Amino acid sequence: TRAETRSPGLMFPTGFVWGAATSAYQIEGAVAADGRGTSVWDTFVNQPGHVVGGENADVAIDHYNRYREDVRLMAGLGLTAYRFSVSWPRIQPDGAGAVNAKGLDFYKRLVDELLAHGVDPWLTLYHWDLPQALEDAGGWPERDTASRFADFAALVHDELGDRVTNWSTVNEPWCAAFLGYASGEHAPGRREPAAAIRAAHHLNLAHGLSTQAMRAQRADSLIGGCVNLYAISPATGSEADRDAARRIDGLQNRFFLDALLKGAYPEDVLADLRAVTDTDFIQDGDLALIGAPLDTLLVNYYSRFTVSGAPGGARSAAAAPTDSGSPWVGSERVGFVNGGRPVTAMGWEIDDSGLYEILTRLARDYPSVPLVISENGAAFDDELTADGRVHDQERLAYIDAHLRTCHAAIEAGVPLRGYFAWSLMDNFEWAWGYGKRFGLVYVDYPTQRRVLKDSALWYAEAARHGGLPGAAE
Ligand code: PNW
Repeated sequence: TRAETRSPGLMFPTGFVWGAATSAYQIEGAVAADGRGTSVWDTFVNQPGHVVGGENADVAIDHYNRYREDVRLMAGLGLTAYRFSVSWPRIQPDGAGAVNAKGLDFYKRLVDELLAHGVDPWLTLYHWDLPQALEDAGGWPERDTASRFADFAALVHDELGDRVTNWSTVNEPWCAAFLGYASGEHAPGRREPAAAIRAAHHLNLAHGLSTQAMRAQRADSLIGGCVNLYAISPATGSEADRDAARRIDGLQNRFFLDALLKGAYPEDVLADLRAVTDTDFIQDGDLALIGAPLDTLLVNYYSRFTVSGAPGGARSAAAAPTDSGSPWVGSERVGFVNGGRPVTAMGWEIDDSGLYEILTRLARDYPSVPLVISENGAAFDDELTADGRVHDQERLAYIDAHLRTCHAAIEAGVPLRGYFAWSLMDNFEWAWGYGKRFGLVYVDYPTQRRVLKDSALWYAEAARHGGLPGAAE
């Protein structure tokens, strides 16, 4: 494995984005600082039974106070971009009306610090921390929430549009709708399948309305939507299993992709959903707005689901840690089976071929939009060893394999512009708390000390060279 015995390596196109991602609630802490309001996640984590070990994110990894150190760390790793989200209740404590200047100011300082270090800020407007006041008014099942979001987006874009070019609207609307309002494993923890469908549409509408508002403000911003996609396989070739695959692919992938990129909901998915509720809340003109052209599609990819028409089996690729319902509204009887692949600490099967499938499918079925991988990564049981290092060989191998797949997809003609590892640092993994570590950087929670894992050192090398080392001969 000496350098000179390696083949020349796998070079990515010039300008390829080498990034890492986080989200506000998972890293910031400082939940009571500088006039921040309450989000649904603050409420949710402080009710029993919602988070493993009763953990909360009041302190998280204290990024609100340590952002300068964290930006230095990104620059040291040679990242060309950093994807983060802004906390709505920090900026608009009640989700509407007056701005909390101190909250907004934090993001101005963060963005200025990133720019000063040559790291391009990629700003996500919504990563699940809905102001509690808006949930009290009904939350995402209410159409008005989408309008409140568009106002919020316009406000942030007006203030930061001069220094942030890359914007994305809603992170993973599937999770926000179906984990938040159907299975209840995410905030606000409701188990109301019909309301979850309304939430999904209103999250899409929020994307459309906010995109329209931001486009009217300035023409030079690059605006994207963000979806979490899974490769889906039927367990067998039986008709029942193939129908199960159609249903899960429909609700997880096509419902959002077709809306954002074709301005239409897939008919078969609407038919599945109409078994649960009528869809009168989808108004004329909504889909034209939702399907307005995008500059980038942000794709989060983690795993593959293997599904069967026979009910049963854990939701293996994303089993909930707490007592919850099914997020598969209208298709609750689909079974999730073990595909026989190695798994991460989340129990998620590792399958980079699924990423290839997704990327080539996007390029084929939705050819007009450039792509970035906005999240990809894995939790493993990391250990800080006596040498002061974290030898996370499995994570390194996971990211290496998925990046090689990205390279192959680019070679096959897929317009893939960048890659963001999830996550830059270990952080609050939602209902799983701090037990699941996704970071390239290890966080020693008692001291908040940041330690570069082996995967971070390796990723820095890749970012620096703009490519991956060749396989050892
Ligand atoms: C994504 N599922 O969440 C999020 O965007 C991140 O905030 C999160 O930390 C990361 O992936 C790792 O979990 C997901 O159950 C959470 O299918 C749950 C699911 C998918 C994505």
